[in-house]
Amino acid sequence: MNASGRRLAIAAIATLVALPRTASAHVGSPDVFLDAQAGPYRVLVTVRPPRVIPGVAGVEILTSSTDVREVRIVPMPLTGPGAQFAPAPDLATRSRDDPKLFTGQLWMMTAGAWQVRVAVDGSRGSGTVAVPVPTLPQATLDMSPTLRALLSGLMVLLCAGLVSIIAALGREAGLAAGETPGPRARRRGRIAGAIATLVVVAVVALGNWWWTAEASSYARYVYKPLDVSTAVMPDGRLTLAVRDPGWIPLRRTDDFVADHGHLMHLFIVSPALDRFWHLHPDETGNGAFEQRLPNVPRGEYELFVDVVHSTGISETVTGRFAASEILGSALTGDDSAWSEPSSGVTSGVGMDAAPLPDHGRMVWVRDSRPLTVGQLTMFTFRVDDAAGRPATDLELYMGMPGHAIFVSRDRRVFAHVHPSGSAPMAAMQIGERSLRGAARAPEQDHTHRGDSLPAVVSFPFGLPARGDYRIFVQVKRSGRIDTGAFDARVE
Ligand SMILES: [Cu+2]
Repeated sequence: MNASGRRLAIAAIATLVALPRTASAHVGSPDVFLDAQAGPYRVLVTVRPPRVIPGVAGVEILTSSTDVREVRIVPMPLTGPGAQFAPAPDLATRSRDDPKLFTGQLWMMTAGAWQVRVAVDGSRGSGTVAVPVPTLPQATLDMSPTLRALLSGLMVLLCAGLVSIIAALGREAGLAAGETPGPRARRRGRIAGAIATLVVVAVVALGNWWWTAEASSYARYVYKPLDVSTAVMPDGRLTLAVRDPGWIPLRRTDDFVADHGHLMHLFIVSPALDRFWHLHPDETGNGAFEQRLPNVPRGEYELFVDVVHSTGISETVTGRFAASEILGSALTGDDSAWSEPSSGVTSGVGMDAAPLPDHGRMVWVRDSRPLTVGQLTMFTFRVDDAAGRPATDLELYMGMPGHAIFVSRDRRVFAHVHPSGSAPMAAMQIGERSLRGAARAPEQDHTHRGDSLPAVVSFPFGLPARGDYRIFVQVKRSGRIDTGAFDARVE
């Protein structure tokens, strides 16, 4: 560090380009997982939105009790008049192997903020829960080479058949039975064949033009995440400018709503995932945000920015910045930081314990079953105090017993999950408001209020792909934010 570096901050600047990743509510993790109460029944819901819209979403509902008679599911817009008038719901099918598991499939017709209403009926009455599901077209599906070859062959056969039929008509339609076509008839046939060929070629060319136009208008419809550009100011401020690269449904950068108390949640990680910050920038203008950075060592960093639009659509914006050493300000409020302890992070069944600053530890409570791709799993963690007993000083951290951040080693997957699931709180609240409007259901309380919180927090989530992940689990204890880090592998 040079002399001027001793000042409050010598931050050099770095610009940043948003990384070309498919993003949605999370990055690389479009499935929605929810742990909720549908009236008297606890349900674990998984919704797998289609990659292509219109498309079919897979829905799985795992109930906790055997007295559930039936489960009905229906897709509806999250907001607007459509959120009040549910079409006839579909009956979910009870699994033959597990009577507590119900599955179904739903057509999602347009891109945007949707919800899946899950209505549970059983011997203890009925209950409904709204699962916010953003449907963002992620890709254009490719036709398989075999199907392409088969269809091309059939098209050539069909065209050739049509031409030869018309040529034969021109040649032989005017002849008496048994008469052999003479030179004039053959000439008529050739003319008819030539005209038919021209018409067929024109029809195929028009079809191709129409198909290409449809495909390019769909390509514009494919979701494009927001961009963010960043700069580190000499006084240690990080500025973020969120920009809309253009996407078909009207999207704004001035309609963000607070999600657990903050308009923006900013996660900064080092590429090795040995440093982690969870910060909350302030809005300074349309799409403009600013964060006073804490102490940040020289290096390259990646950032994940969580925002929720007033429509209920949440987005995670990705970016990066580079900085020389920043001697920033102390962390305040809900902001928190973590860096890997010198002993490293040890993970593996039976040895998942992360040290905490008060000499307590956070333990990943898991069985020996391996993690599987996309499978809803309860990630459960227990906080022990310095004496090794379950901690009794847990408090709500931003309204929730805990926050878990799942990041893949290659940073292509990022998800911010709560004990209630992977849907953002702000979207859940919009869903519940629409539910109350329809069924006058009582407001649900996600913030487990009370004097003492249990020492155990669970997060329903499914890791979306094979690979190595780091899980950051954050809880608040006696006014301090504790972070435990764990490594996980999906084979
Ligand atoms: Cu959170």
